[in-house]
Amino acid sequence: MSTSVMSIDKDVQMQDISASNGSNSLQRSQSHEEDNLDLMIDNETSNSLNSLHILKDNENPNDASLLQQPITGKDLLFDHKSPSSSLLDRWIEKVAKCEVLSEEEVEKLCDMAREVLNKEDNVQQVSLPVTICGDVHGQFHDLMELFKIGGPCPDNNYLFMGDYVDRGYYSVETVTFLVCMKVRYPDRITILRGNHESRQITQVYGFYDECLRKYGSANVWRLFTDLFDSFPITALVENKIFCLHGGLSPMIENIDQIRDLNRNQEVPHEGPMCDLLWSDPDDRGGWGISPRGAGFTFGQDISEQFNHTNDLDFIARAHQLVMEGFSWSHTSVVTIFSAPNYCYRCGNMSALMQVDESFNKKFLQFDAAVRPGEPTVTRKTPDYFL
Ligand SMILES: [Mn+2]
Repeated sequence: MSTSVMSIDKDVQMQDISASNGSNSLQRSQSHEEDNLDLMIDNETSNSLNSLHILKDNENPNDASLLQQPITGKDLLFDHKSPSSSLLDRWIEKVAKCEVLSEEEVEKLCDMAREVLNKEDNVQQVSLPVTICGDVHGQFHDLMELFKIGGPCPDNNYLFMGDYVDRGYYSVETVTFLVCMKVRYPDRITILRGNHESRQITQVYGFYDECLRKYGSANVWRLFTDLFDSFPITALVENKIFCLHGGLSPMIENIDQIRDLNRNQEVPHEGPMCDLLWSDPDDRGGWGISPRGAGFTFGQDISEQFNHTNDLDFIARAHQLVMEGFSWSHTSVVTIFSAPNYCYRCGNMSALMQVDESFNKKFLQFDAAVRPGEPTVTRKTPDYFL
């Protein structure tokens, strides 16, 4: 499976080999199982059962009413009401049904979103509690499932670590929905930039073609890829959990150096901003050449030094397929991947990491949602049913 993914992509300069790297990660997490036992406390089967209960008890994931929460005291306290709220609510309701907005609506949405996102920092401060998510990759129905498993936004705070588009068939709906939510509930949802939120990568991996197919022109692709330049590149949860799409950079020793970067540009081919969106943790120590052709690999010595220098508990990142949906590497780097059955064929679980006010971590794992009109592919029965 990974070989076929690689062969599709091998002529691209900056290869996206998350699928093939994912199998490495799987081997890595297995071989390091003992080292990681302490950190795996939160990964109990009961979490999977919990998430399945939530799944059974709730309504249809496409039910827009789920996403339109009644106005509560909490809303009035934390969410700024604006004249555009009802417009956004209508858009959210529409997109939640997996329908696209018109080109004019997307243009207006992107203008509103740019205003919100440009106020955010390169290192966006996030408070607990928060639910941290990895790659979504255009798997819109799984994103709706994610909000059912993790609880609806804005009642729950979310932090997404990039890669909303490409690969899946619903990149337009996925990114439109998340951007609508960001504008509607700016303090409740954080959306970081992934390496796929880029003009160059989206022309190869599906988002550009999908926009052409759904809108008949590249205008919507241009609107969104321009907006991606405004997305924050990292987040810092309570000054203790450093979140980003890819990984560390040899040019960044402390987090303050990230604050000085000019992020408002296409993802560069090299340099610190590129590395933060492209790098991967590795078993080998030190810095290594990345097989992706962009970013670096970094060893446990590097992540431990970075966490020590910046007084961090751990790093949360996405970017690599991991079969259980999350995987610890080094002593304190966790990979979270939220696209179940990635590319509709990888057979992996998706995971979310909920962190409560006391820094307790809980991983919720879930399987792919059914896509209306698609044949259901039989999969091996997961162990927890036995
Ligand atoms: Mn990625």
